[in-house]
Amino acid sequence: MPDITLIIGNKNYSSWSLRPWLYLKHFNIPFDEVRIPLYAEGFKDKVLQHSPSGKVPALKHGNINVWESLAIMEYLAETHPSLKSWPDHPSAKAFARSVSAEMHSGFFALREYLPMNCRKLITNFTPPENALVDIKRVKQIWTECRETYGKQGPWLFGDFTIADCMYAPVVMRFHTYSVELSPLLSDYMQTVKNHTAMMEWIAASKAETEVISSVEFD
Ligand SMILES: N[C@@H](CCC(=O)N[C@@H](CS)C(=O)NCC(=O)O)C(=O)O
Repeated sequence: MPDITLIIGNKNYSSWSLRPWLYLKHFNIPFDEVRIPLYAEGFKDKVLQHSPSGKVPALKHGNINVWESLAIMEYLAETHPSLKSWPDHPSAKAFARSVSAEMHSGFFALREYLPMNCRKLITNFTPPENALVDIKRVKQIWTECRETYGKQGPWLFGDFTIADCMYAPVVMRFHTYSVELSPLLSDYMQTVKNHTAMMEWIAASKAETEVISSVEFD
């Protein structure tokens, strides 16, 4: 039995849960998964048993508890030092950490108006102005990553890193709401969506039956 357990929300909706889940899957770290559907009966009480913030994701490793998606991945990176979780070069690493933290702490309009909804495809969506500002900034970040640091491979920094996990739910949002992208960024989106772990997550999200009507606003 693996000694790591990841507590997540619904795969269709829980963007924060996707991040460490993808990290664990990509690096083939064995783990047990506990899924607690968001806002369903008893959600808070169940989550509070694992996560003092009352939010998912949370990770249990023996008697250690970690919550907050980025903290979980940093913890896993430290406890699995042979894995290449960040780029090697100091300037690429600094950039990767900065754009990951920027995602973790911002993009409120993008998160509010383009909620992750993996099983949905909306082709006629016009984002409000503040969401367009966020979308423009994500495009700028991805373009700079791919053009400056990503030449050696298909991921933001060439090899797969925590930064790709941080932006994977944004890929799903851009997909669902049919955000227009340059060929460079469309290729990056395909790389993420074609990852076997992402395909597994998307298939599982399609099999879920819970509906959170407050974010189904098409
Ligand atoms: N900053 C947190 C965000 C966690 C978060 O907001 N999770 C959502 C689900 S995606 C949640 O648990 N919401 C329940 C609530 O707010 O009551 C992280 O990075 O893990």
